[in-house]
Amino acid sequence: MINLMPMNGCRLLNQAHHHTHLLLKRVLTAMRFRPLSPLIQKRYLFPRHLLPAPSSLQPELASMSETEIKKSEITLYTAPTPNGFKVAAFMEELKSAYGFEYEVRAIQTAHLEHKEPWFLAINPNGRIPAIVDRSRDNFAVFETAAILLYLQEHYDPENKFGWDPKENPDEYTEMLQWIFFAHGGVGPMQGQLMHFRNAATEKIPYGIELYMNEVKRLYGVLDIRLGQDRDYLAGPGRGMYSIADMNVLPWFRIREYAGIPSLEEWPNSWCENNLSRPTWAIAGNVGRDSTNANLYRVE
Ligand SMILES: N[C@@H](CCC(=O)N[C@@H](CS)C(=O)NCC(=O)O)C(=O)O
Repeated sequence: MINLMPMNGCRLLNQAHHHTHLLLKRVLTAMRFRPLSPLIQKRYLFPRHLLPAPSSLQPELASMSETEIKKSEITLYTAPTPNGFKVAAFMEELKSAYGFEYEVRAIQTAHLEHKEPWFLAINPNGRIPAIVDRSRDNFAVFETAAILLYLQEHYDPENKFGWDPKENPDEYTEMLQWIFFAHGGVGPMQGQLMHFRNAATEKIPYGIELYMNEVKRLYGVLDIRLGQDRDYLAGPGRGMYSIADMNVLPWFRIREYAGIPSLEEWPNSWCENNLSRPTWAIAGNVGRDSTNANLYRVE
């Protein structure tokens, strides 16, 4: 059994099997390996009985051979969920625009893989998605909006999907504004709505109605912004397809799970036009494996 008290990620991994120790040390020294949060150290978030046996760290090590580390720039740790889709959709846009490459490590959320110590060292919040950029000293980023901004800053040299804060400060702020709006509003509210509709053991009409009304209100705010004069949320004129759109579109993509099959209340065709981009169909399959084959599948 691994003891989490009171250790940081490096010490924790030093207790893995001896023969994996040297490889681990090389990988982790190169990684920006931050100490686990005090809450995790105190095991409030990570009860001892959920800790994996040292041997379960080995599949991750096996997937990180030195050859792969040099070959691949970014690893996306993800699963087929709305937050996972949005990062994959942007990576696919970068791939078609610039030949950007990334590798995917599917996280088995059903087996709580995202709560294991090696993943918490990448994202202390224990949620997907997260990325590690090996070409930038193994810089790790979590929170989808932060990941989109990071990728746009470092991997979109021609600013095809966003704006430079120095060159176009107003467009940049506009983009941030719609990203924050969705990250703090549509995502969490629709997440709660789907939970109360589909997962809660007790059906609570008050909760369902509360979140349904709020999600519909937020969809309406986007529709006010788009009106009939815009195709995209940010940018001059009709706007430009940017990470502001990608940040919120996955929630529309899975709206049937939230009990909103039709968008006729919101007449702008922004949603259907942009979700028909081939990148969304590809993103919808990123991070799928046998444990989550049908999760949030949209035909
Ligand atoms: N604010 C976070 C939310 C991440 C999030 O909630 N991810 C979900 C999947 S969409 C997750 O990991 N759920 C598993 C869990 O909470 O245990 C972000 O934007 O990255």
